[in-house]
Amino acid sequence: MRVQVCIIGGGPSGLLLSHILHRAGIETIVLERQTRDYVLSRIRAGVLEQGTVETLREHGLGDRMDREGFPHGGTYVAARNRGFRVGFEALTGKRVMVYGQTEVTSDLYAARDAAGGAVVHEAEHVAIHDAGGTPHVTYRKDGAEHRVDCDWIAGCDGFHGISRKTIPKDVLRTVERVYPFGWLGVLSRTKPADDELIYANHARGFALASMRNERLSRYYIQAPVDDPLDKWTDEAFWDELRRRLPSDVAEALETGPSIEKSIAPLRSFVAEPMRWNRLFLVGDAAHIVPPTGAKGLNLAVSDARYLSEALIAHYGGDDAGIDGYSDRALARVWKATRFSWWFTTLMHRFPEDGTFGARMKEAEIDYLEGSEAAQTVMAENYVGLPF
Ligand code: RFL
Ligand code: PHB
Repeated sequence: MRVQVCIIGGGPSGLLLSHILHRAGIETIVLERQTRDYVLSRIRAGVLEQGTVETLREHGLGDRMDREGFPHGGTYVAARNRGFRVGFEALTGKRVMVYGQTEVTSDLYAARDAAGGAVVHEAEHVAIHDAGGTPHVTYRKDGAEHRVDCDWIAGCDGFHGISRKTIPKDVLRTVERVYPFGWLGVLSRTKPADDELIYANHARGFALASMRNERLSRYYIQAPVDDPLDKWTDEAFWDELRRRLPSDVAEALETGPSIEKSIAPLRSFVAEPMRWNRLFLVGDAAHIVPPTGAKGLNLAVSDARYLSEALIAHYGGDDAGIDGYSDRALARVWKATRFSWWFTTLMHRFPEDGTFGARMKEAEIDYLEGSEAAQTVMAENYVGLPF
């Protein structure tokens, strides 16, 4: 078969790109390695920047989000057993939206289905050929070999995908930092700890109280990435979480059986450039941020937005967007990488911190509490920099 744009990966970036291009009359196919149920069962992001919310609305994807999502005008930051609020709305005029990545993905699948979009699941051995000349992609499905000829390939296949690895080593530059801990996450059918998120710095390690709705909570604690999951019984998790949250929050915490529990590593990673000939990298395929600050999904959306604009202009006869895609996307990526690194460093305990490092972080959080200028810097980044 032949399409204009072959999209590898059916996560949020691939589905959104396919959806926006389809609305502009550009033909795509999405090749996804997993089943749809598997993609929808991955519990990940929970916070959408205002620009992400607006992008979804602009493309007809906002109805359920606006009905079921929760706009938040601020967040709590806690340390040394007390917390304070950073009011995003008062400082920047913008809010964020609590609406899970699984819901965004589910809405995107519904939109692709309604439009008759081609999404192939369980596509195996996806391979990119001749990205510098006559691009095509091959894959196996149900034992048969398939070939897709295309003008462009969008690599939306996440950090472990094949797209980035197709770019020659002498072209691609990568920068990486692996953090010396992970996040142990728990989802539970319990009332959230507060109306807004709580990011807590504690001598025993970071904790985050988040949510999906009035009866669904999402919590994370900093933990060794190689801890066996069976060490973390529900009881052990709740005990540790309570120790790290301010005591008034901990005392009122509703606990219950976990319905999902996993440990994720934390890393910062950027690959440059995000275009090689007729191949583009989009979202996690090109960059990873640690989840403190909730930037990963939002960057996937901004990349998809930039690339869709570039491709729509290309088919209208203007190649400036195609040529500028990598620089434009990376300018935003680096700033979000910086913010995520800063917020991760401030809120977590590192093995090398020692007493001095710990006191510097507490002093910075104290300064954040008292300085509107410092809070404005944080708020401006948290709600998302402009496109
Ligand atoms: P995805 O979601 O990884 O999707 C890539 C898709 O490509 C498929 N794939 C392949 N398909 C075909 N052939 C191959 N060879 C393939 N290899 C892979 C995969 O099956 C998958 O379906 O990347 P995308 O679309 O770029 O989206 C990125 C986001 O998923 C990611 O940045 C966020 O989840 C990060 N993240 C958060 N981001 C936020 O903006 N806010 C948050 O609050 C937030 N919290 C989080 C997070 C990520 C977390 N983990 C576990 C990584 C919390 C956590 C715990
Ligand atoms: C989440 O709810 O999963 C979440 C919220 C905020 C973050 C990271 C994850 O910074």
